[in-house]
Amino acid sequence: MQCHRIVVASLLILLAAGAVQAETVGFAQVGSESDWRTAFSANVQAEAARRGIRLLFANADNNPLRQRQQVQEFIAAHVDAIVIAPVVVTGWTDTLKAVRAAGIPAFIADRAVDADPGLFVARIAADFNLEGRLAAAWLAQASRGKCEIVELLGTEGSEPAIQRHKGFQAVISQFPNMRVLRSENGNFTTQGGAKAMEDLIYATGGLKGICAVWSHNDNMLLGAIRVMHAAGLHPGHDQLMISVDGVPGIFPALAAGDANMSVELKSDIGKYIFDVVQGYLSGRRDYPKWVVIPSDLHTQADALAK
Ligand code: GYE
Repeated sequence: MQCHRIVVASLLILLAAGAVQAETVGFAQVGSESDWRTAFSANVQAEAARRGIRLLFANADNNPLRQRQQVQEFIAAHVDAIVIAPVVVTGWTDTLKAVRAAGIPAFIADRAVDADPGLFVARIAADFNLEGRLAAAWLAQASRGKCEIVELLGTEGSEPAIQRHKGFQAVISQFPNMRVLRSENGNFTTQGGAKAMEDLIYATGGLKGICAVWSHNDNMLLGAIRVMHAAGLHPGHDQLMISVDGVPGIFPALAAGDANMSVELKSDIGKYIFDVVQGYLSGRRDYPKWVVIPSDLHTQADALAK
């Protein structure tokens, strides 16, 4: 009996000590719209577990209002830090002010906000504008600067859709014979990409004269490829098919010649994010406002080598 009590008491002490040490972090995730996103979510959860972080994970299902409510719930739960991967850039000022008023540090991951940068510690993310420019530079070379393009847009008002579009335009505007003829929103989903491609095929009489399909992510491109095959078109041959993410599902398409190039966006970025969060919680203050995560580029050549 005595021994039992001692065991229980020491367990309680251990638990209490653990509870004091372990940080509780609230993570407000966009949703599950793409393979990249689900890989990123899995990585965040695994990385938190590896570091002994207590993670409260909320999935907003691409709903900006729900996401702001989830952040309010993190405030009510008195978490030690809040990480927001925002669905859209707008609408964050009041929520971030509430986080600050509660004395909780806020971090932005992946997508950006247009609120005052003084309201958060740092944003940890890749350069989406560069991804757009890399895609356009590849296409300028592959088409020798002469190309009519259709574009599959990511979620309206989201940072990657805004910046990939801008970066791409910045490069093709240097080439008088390159232009985006039409853009359709595919919301970063496979289904959305398929639907957008159906509309584009209809609007262009079967992609007549179109030399490339530029998609803001791989899932939309994969949806578009499926629809193009069903319509008897030859993606990857009659149209150059280019996108961003480098998810596992794009490599078979690259190897088969249905897709031509994908700019990789790393999904295992939990380590970059929690390095900053834990560093800040243990007193480090010298973080730049933007901690940049590098990107790579994948073509058919390295898909075949895989
Ligand atoms: O490219 C896309 C996802 O926010 C950069 O969101 C991210 C994008 C990613 O749905 O697949």
